[in-house]
Amino acid sequence: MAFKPRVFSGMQPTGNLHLGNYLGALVRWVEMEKTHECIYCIVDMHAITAAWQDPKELQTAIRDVTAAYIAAGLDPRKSILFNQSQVSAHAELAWIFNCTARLGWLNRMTQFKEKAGKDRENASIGLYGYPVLMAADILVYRGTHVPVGEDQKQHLELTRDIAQKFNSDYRKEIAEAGYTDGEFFPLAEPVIMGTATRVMSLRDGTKKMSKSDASDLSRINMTDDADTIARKIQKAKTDAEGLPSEEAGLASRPEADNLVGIYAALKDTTKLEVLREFGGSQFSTFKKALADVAVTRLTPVNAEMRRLVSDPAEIDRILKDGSERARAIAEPILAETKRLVGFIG
Ligand code: AQP
Repeated sequence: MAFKPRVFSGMQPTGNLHLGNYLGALVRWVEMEKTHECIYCIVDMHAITAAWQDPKELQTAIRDVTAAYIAAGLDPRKSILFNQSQVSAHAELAWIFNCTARLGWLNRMTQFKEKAGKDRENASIGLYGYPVLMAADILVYRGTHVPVGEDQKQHLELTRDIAQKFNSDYRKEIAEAGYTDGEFFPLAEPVIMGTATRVMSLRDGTKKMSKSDASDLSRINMTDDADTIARKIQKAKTDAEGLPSEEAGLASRPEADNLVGIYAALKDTTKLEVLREFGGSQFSTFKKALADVAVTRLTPVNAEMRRLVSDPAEIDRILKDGSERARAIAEPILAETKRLVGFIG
């Protein structure tokens, strides 16, 4: 069937959102809202997979992430904003997909290997099954486009494998239900665009900027004030050389490449343009300019986030409204899926 274009994406409410989440995902989401029907989720069920979360802190984090979505520019009257746990269809479809996905597919997931680390035996089953729930998150809305950072590419491939196998396992039932081209679930496409699809740590240009990095100096949080942003950029690791004039000069210089990429993304320009302006400069000069750009771009978002979180009842109302609209789409798709599988009811 020709699927209606529908965007789905989400973020985990685990600690502060950072510049990687902002540039790699949120900025794209806001752009896609202008042209597409969009569903943006706060994936609270994913948030409890890696480690035990303090319930009070989890509630705060869910509201903070909602505020970040809106402060970054999303309009809750246009897009559907909600927290995952309010729509039980995600978990129900994930169970069916647990029986579709193969162990071998999940064993290849690099994020599980990274997050479970050496203590694999002690990782939760939820962490292992995370990509299956992610597939259900997307497909329970028949999502067709998924704007994410590069780190999520492998999970999106798994989502496509699950959709394909489900379509194939139930091809007879799907045909009998009137889907003449055999497609019940779409093969969702990752949307990975822009200069900041992988923002790296400020302390180590080979590691991605991440909420769970032990060093706060490794990332710029969306809640950092102007002084903190400037201090973190000033302390960012660099090498001894100045900035090159050509992009090729950034090869094998991960820290320099990262800072130039961040500047380009914040200014909506290209790395080449940045190097045209700063080629030959010392990092001390460039870092000052970068701090100014980062502060100019993030300070209004930060102020709006603080304003929004001061009214938690309004955030809860937005999430409730979003979850009702999300359920209205998800429940008929789940009911149809159950009928295809052979469940009575
Ligand atoms: N460094 C990054 N560069 C570009 N995009 C990024 N994203 C995350 N880090 C970067 C994108 O942000 C979206 C939401 O991510 P998430 O909250 O679901 O979790 P994550 O990918 O696990 O983010 P973190 O910061 O790395 O958290 P931890 O440390 O808990 O693992 C996704 O679209 C992601 O691609």
